[in-house]
Amino acid sequence: MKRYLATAIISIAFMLSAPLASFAAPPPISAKEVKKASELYFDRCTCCHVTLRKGATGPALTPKKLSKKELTTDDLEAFIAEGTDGGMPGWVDDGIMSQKEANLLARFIQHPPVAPPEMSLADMKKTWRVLVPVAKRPKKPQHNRDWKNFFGVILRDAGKVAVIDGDSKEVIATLDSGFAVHILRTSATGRYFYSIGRDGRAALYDLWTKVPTKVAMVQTCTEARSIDGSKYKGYEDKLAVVGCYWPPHAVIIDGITLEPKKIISTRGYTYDKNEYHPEPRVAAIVASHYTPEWVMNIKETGFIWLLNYADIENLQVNMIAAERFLHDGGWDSTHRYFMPAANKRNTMVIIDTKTRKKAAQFKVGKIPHPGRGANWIDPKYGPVSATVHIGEMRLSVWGSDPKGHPQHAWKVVHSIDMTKFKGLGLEGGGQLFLKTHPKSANVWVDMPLNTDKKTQRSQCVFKKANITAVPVCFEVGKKGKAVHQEYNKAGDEVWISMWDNDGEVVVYDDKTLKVKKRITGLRTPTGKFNVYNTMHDLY
Ligand code: DHE
Repeated sequence: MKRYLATAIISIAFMLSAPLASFAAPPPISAKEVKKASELYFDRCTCCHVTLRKGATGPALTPKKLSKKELTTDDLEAFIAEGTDGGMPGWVDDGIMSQKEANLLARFIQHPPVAPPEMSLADMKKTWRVLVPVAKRPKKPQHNRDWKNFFGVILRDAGKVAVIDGDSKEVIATLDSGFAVHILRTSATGRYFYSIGRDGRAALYDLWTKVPTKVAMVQTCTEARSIDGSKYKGYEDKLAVVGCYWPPHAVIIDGITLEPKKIISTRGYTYDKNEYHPEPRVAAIVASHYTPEWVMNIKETGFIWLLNYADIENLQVNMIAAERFLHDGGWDSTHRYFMPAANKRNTMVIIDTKTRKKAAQFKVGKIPHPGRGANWIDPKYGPVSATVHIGEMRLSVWGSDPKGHPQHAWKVVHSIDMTKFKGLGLEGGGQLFLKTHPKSANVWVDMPLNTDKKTQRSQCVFKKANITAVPVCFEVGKKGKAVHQEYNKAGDEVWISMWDNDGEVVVYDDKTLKVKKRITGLRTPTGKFNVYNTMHDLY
C-alpha cells in the first residue's frame, strides 16, 4: 500500500515538475502512465540507476545527460528492450517487459526525476505492529525440533518466508513478509529471524513458538535490502538495524519488538572527490562479534561505516574511506576482517575492524559478487577467502591470514578462469553466490544470470584440497535458475534453490553430491539461511 502511495505521490509531483524542465520538450506521458512507469522503474531500474537516476552500477539517466547524448525515444526503447553490452538485461528480449512497457519507460526517463517522499520516525511508528507482545512469547521452545537447524527460505515473489525443519525437511510454516522479500538474518541467539523486503518492510519471526510465528513488523523505508541484529556480548537480541536504499538512511530498531528508535542519514560526500551525493544507499551490513557495532557498506559515497550501537543517543560512526559502489561482502573466518566488493570497480576491500582502518584493497575479476563469500584453508596458502563474478566466469581466491601467512595476505593467490574447463559450457558470466562450511571439503558456485539456460540451472563444486582442478558441474533442476547455497548445521548437506514460479529447494549430500530431497511447491525460492550458520557467520 505504502509503495503505491509513494508512486502515486511521485506521479503527481512528476506532473507538476514537468513544465519546469529546462531541456528540450520531453515526449508526452499521461498521469496514469507516470504511475505505471514509476512502478516499473522501481521494480527494474533503481538497483543500477538509483531513484534520482544519478547512476551507480548503471549510467546516469537524467534528462540532461540523455539529451546531451542526443538519444531519441526509439534509441532508449531499443536499449531497454534488447539490453546493452555493459550488462543491462534485454527486458523485452528476456520476456520480462512488453514492448509497450519499454516504450513507456523510454519516455518516462526523459522527464526529470522526482524524489519519493522522505520518512520520519513518526511515519515509521504508524506502520509498527507488535503482533505477539514480548510478555506473551514462550520462555523456552514449545516444540522438540532442533530449531538451530531450521532454514528460512525467501519466497521472493510470494512475499513470504518458508521455515523448513533442516532435519525432517518439512515446511513447518509459510509466513507473510514484505514485497519481494530480499534476505533473512538471525538474531544473536538465533531464536528470531529478521526479514527485509525490497519495500522496506522488516518482520520478526519467533522460532520458539509451537509453529514459527510472525511476532512484529515495521516499515522503515520504501526501498531496502539489508538488516542485521546486535551480536556483541550483552546486546544479544537487543537491537537491529535496517539498511535502506530510499530514503537513503539506516534505522536502528528494537531487536525484539522492532520499534523504530533512530534514523541516521547516509547523505553526504563521496570518499574521493568530496562531491555531494543525494542518495547513498546502504548495501551489506554485518554485525561485529567483538564490539557493539554494525559494519555497513555505504554504496555511492564509498565509505564503510562502523556504527556503534552502545549509546544511540550519543551515536558514534567511524567512516572508513574505501571505494565506490560497495555492494555485498562478509567476514573472514576470524570475524576480524570485513571483505566487501566494490563491484563496479572490480575491487575487493578489506576492513580491519580492530585497527578500524582499511587494511587493503585489490583488483579481482569483472564485477565481483561474493554474497557473504567463502573462507577455507588452502593447502599451500593457508586461510583464504573467495568471490565469484557477475561479469565473467571466474573464481578469485585471496590469502586472508595476515598473521600466519603475511606474504599471501590480501593478494589473489588463485584466479580461476572457469571458461578454460573445456566441455563444461562455462561462458557468459552471471555468477552470484558461492558457499562453503568449515566442516566441508567443497566450495559450491552458482551462475544464475548466465546467458545459457542450462548453465543458469547448474552448480559447480570445487575441491578445497585442489581448488584449481576441474570442478564437478551439474544441473540442479529442469526449470528456473539454480541460485544461492546454504549448508545445514552439521555442514554435510547443501541446499540450493531452483528459482521458478513452481520452484523447489534441492538438498544435496555434500560428500556424494547425490540429491537427498527435493522440497517442491515453493514459489520463487531464492536465499536460504540456516539458523546456526547465520548466527555464527559460518561461510
Ligand atoms: Fe540481492 C544480498 C542488493 C538482486 C538475492 N542483495 C544482497 C545484499 C544487497 C543486495 C545489498 C547484501 C545484504 C547484506 O548482506 O546485508 N540484490 C541487491 C540489489 O540491489 C540487486 C542487484 C537488485 C535489486 O533490485 O534487488 C539485487 N538479489 C538480487 C536478485 O535478483 C536475487 C538473486 C533474488 C532476489 O531476491 O531479488 C538476490 N541478495 C540475494 C540474496 C542475498 C542478497 C539471496 C543474501 C546472500 C547471503 O548469503 O547473505
